[in-house]
Amino acid sequence: MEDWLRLINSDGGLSANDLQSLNDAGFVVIPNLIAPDRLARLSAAYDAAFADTSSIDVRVGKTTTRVHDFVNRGSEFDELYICQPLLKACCHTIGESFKLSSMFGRTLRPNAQAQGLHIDFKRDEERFPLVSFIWMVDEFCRDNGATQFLPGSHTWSEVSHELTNDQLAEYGHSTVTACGPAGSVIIFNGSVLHEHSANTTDAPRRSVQGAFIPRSAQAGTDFSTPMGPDTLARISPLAKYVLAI
Ligand SMILES: O=C(O)CCC(=O)C(=O)O
Repeated sequence: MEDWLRLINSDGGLSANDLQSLNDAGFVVIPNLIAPDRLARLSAAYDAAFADTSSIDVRVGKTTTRVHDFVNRGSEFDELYICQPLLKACCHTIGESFKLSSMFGRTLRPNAQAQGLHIDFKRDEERFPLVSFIWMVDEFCRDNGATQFLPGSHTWSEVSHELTNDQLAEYGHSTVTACGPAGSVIIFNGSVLHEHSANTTDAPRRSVQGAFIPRSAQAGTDFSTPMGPDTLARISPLAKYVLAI
């Protein structure tokens, strides 16, 4: 197991500046990691997963629609949870053996309001090192709901679970919007305050999201149970390590 960590750590994947941003701001955007032909296939597979209305794994929220278990939705998504920048960020931020906790498709619906700043922990949950990620299936820009962050908030000794706009103004903080072309990934610390902004366009904003946690922590999804035989047959030993199966 430690061999995987050594291997991941020995490869590049994130520059010193990227790692610094992850430390200081709590997030980093790595642009254009998915080549256009691969992105076209991924986009089609994403739409197919969302069109499958027989799925019991669809959750319709106030502003977004999620389809769970993207590890088992096709080979197009296999690379998303083992790409080197993401794994490097896990080594750096988690600093011990880690595993994927969840990976799902999430569409921000057209004309949806902003979400509200929050962290990726439940209100009374004890926090631990958590690396979240958002793959941009569409371009993320200011008017279609790009994710916003409150830089550095993961380092506050008292991190609020949520922060209202009034509190934001009162404390004199301002958010930074994480824009990027389709095929980019946002990697962030689960303790940094973030939200999706308002989607003021008539088009959905598609993404694949998930999180990595220490290997000893309770995963959102136990991948050994719902693992499809096709997935198991095609994924790499590295993927199996990351899924803890
Ligand atoms: O979809 C987004 O832009 C951010 C959503 C998110 O990270 C969350 O709800 O925790």
